[in-house]
Amino acid sequence: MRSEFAGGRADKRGGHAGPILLHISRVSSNANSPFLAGWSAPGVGRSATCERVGACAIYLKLNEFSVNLEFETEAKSLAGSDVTSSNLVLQQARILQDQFKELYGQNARVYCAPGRVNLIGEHTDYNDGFVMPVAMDMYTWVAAAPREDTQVHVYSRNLSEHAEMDLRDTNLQVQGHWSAYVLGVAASLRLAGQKVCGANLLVEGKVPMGAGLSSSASVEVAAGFALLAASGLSVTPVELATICQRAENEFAGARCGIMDQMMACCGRANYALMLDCRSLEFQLLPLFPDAQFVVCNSMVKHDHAASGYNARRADCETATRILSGEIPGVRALRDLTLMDLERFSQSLTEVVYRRARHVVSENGRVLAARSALERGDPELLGRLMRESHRSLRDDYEVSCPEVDTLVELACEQDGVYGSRITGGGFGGCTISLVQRSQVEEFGRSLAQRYEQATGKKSDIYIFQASDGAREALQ
Ligand code: GAF
Repeated sequence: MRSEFAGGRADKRGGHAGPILLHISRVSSNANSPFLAGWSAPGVGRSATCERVGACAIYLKLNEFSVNLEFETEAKSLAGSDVTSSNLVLQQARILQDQFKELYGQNARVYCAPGRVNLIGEHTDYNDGFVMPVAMDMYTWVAAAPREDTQVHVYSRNLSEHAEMDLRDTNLQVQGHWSAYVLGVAASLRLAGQKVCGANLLVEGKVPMGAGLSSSASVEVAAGFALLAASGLSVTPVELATICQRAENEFAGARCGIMDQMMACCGRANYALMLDCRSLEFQLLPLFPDAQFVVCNSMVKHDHAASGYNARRADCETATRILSGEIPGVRALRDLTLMDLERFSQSLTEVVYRRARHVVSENGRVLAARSALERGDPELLGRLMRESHRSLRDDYEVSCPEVDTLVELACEQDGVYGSRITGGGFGGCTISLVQRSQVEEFGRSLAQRYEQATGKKSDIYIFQASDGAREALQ
């Protein structure tokens, strides 16, 4: 299934609730997180309520209204209504607009793109495989207005820093600098033949950085969307995703796959997206009515470029190169079965064999996970998630002791179907599938036990699946 940005507005009213954040031992700074509905109806009919729970936790609950029955179940379980979240949405966008005016003296339009959490299918995207992410209702915001010249100026609200480039510069050097995720996208748009013009940009990211929730892709996609719109241009979501991936590969220096950018462009509220990373075709899968995905941040920072991410990718390329010489028709690890791997295991080093085994087995798990969602079988998905974690820990070696602890503790809790590391790894977050009735107790108890075990405080995100990139104020 493909959709277009042009004419691709959401066809439902309402949308999704914001993340319910449980920050143990401190008050959430994200309580005012921005929330938007579909492209055509930002913020319609949702409401929020805040309540204190115990001595040290604060929850933000957002109600959901939708004409689609599937979503009503969620609305009931998240009921609460005293502050309209549409107000929060508009507030967030207007604040950025005001700040933009102060900074640049111009009126801006405001765009946003979500972070993502991957349910299953890790390190498969750059092997032409399958992934199953969900867009989270945490966003990067970009306010933008055109300039008369060929300059792109950007100010980061997170870092209080400015950066700029000239679009005629064919030798942009920004690797290692935060601006790579914005200016690199401008350069990548030009390389793709998009005649973007000069623009002023103001960026504010609300997706936690270095947590494996794809803050980079959300910046890239929001910036790409803003740059295109400021130039009166539009492309399909798949084109924008590809352009942003190229920016990350060539200008930021991280050899990421396509999953995160595709998710930031094509996410849909209340659905997971099963993506074939070879064809870039995707299927939307409804989430479980009685079970909820919960993200737990180990607070161990990861860094793709500095970590073993590129090294893992190189191992996969080695396996592909060797096995494509043995088995006709093999273009990527996606084309192999576990039996193929066994047969030619002697051609690979032990480490490269394990890397390939993770990728091949993980692809199988994503296909099985699709059936689990289609059949409404959380038990099966939970089992697959636990297997996925073991494979990422032992074969792919991208976990770390803190994340393993989070997964183990999660699996011991009542009402938990499964848990695994999510994202690029080397720290970051876990995702757990939990019975809806147990979610709050799960978050409270897991954070406490994790702190006892590691001395680290974990942030718990009880999020809603959101729509992809869009204009916030229309
Ligand atoms: C990171 C990358 F950016 C993705 O492309 C993907 O490879 C993921 O790690 C691992 O599944 O988020």
